[in-house]
Amino acid sequence: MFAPEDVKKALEKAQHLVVFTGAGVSAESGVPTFRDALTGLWENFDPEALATPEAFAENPDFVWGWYEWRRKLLLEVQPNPAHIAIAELAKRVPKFTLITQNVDDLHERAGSTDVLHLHGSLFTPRCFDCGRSYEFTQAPTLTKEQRITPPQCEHCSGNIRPGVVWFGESLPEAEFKAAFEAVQSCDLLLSVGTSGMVYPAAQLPEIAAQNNATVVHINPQKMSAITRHGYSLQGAAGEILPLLI
Ligand code: BJW
Ligand code: ZN
Repeated sequence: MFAPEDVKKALEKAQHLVVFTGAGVSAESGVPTFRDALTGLWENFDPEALATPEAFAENPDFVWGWYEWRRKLLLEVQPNPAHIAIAELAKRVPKFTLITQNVDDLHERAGSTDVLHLHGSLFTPRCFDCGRSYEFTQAPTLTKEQRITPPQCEHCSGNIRPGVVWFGESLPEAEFKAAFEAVQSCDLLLSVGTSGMVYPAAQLPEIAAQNNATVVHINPQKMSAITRHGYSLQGAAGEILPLLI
């Protein structure tokens, strides 16, 4: 038997299922997780040191080059069986909420709708100075050296920055509010492919557990269960989620 009987039962009788995802859900598509070691020009850098407004202000070409490299990678990969299984799960429960920390668009490309992106998106750049949105007009063009000067805002000439949430920045208010409400009212939460290190997103499974929801972690690493209604299914999301369906 693959999943504990209690997990199967919780899925069968779930009235409001929340799926909360992190970088691990996209790993099997070939997207490195956030805390994987970096390669190329960035290999001696901790991603946490690059994902800050200070790093961008100090060295925009370096940071923008990293994000353009990631945007290019995303345009070359496809959703994997985990993304597809999550889109399928949505159709099988009375109420469903998908909350992701990911800045990719692989959930949407697998057919999920109304995805709550807590940490923004690689595809919604805006001006670092005035905040006006900017539209990409071309596919990422990478230089051999990998540093790329960001485009300039046509209103104020400020540097264009990625539309993601960096450390020290607030999460988008509407998305966070909707996510917070969902975890307070759900009866089952699947936490998929996240290290649970980054707050306030990491609180969400804890809040669901405090409100008596069953919380199931799906991760190749063993995750500690938060309450007695908590489970850790150890393995790759692309293998476990299709089995749950
Ligand atoms: C698989 C798999 C497979 C592999 N299948 N699984 C409270 C306490 C302490 C600190 C704070 C706190 N509150 C706020 C903070 C500060 C900070 C924070 O949390 N710091 C911690 C590091 C300690 N938080 C913030 O600054 C947040 N803002 C905020 O709180 O605003 C209020 C405020 C304002 C001013 C001052 C202070 C507070 C903002 C956080 C924004 C995070 N942004 C990033 C970068 C986005 C852009 C980008 O991508 O470059 O978001 S950080 C990064 O981490 C990214 C991710 O979304 C996020 C989470 O990472 P995730 O998804 O869990 O990935 P990994 O790599 O960590 O884990 C992958 C997992 O997958 C692993 O477990 C693998 O085992 C698993 N896996 N293969 C299933 N096949
Ligand atoms: Zn501007």
